[in-house]
Amino acid sequence: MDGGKKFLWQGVIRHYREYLPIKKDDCIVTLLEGNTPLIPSRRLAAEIGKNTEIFFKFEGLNPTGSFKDRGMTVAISRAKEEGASAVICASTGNTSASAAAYAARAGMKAIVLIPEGKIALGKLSQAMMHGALVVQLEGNFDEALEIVRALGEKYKVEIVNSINPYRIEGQKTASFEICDVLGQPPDQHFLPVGNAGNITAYWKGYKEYNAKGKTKSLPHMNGFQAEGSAPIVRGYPIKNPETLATAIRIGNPASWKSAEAARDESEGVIDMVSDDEIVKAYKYLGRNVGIFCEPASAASVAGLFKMKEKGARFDGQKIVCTLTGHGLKDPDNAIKFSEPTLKLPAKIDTVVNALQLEKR
Ligand code: AN7
Repeated sequence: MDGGKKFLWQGVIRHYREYLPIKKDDCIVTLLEGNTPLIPSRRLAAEIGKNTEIFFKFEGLNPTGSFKDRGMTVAISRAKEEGASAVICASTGNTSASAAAYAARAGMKAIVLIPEGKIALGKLSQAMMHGALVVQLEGNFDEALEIVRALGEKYKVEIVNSINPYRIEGQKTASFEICDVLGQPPDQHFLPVGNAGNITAYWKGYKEYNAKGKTKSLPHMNGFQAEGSAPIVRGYPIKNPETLATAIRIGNPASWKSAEAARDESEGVIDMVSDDEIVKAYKYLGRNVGIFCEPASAASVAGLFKMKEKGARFDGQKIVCTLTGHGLKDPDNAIKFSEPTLKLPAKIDTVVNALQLEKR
């Protein structure tokens, strides 16, 4: 790259310090998150338009396997500056995994409230492995967040959900990275929407770079909710949200208003995709692109397919789709939606027969 010169990535706070509210260097809690790859796909680009370019911002390659680490490093570092000893969050899984890891790193206690039976196995194992106090709540994410808000007000525990503004500050660094790599923002940005913190953060990041004069344009922000959990699209909170993409099984997003602002200011859309459309995109990414993301992440690509089918034209445009979490988070869905494996006796003839390979 630069003549063998060492390039040491030091995490999003140190890399984007002038844009972030962390003052004390010795309070930075980092697992060197960020600097995730922007992976091109010519194959998908050819399906979407003429001279279209498509890139996946693969956030599954963060330390705990999702984009949440970008916001968590800032929220936990800030909590450390303020002398906190415990943090709390409600989560559909990824926030709890990230909070647990960064709290462990900081020597803090983490308390996580998750909807019982509705989080992917990998995420549950992470929160447990990092030593968080895991509460499986008999309720959904929205109910868990309400309880967390009340506890944070009355007790000595820092909330690290995205209602904590430092989470949004950290997450906006994904936009910076995209602009730094592409030179300019893309024309279109696609991402899944759950609690709506990420679309808020991306838009903030794009606008800040623009205001600083680092970029000259702004992308259209296109967010996608799951059909059974689509309060912003429908215009009212969903009491019993459902979707197999449990990460975005959220009926009353905390950043509802700012997501609408991102949509309107950027002249983008917030729409919904069905579970079938999500699964189709999830499998497409695994089989045709070589990226294993979790189902919720595939909502971004499902949304792109949907817009294309409805007649949108993307010829000559640059498109970025954020893939928010790694596929290994949710092994149950991966296995459920794949071809069954072959089971064979350990006999060469049987294996040869079953595989039907061509002779050399
Ligand atoms: C993989 O972990 O809300 O719209 O509690 O895990 O910013 O909420 C996760 C959300 C998309 C939606 N993709 O982002 C949580 C949680 C993945 C996610 C979203 C989530 P937001």
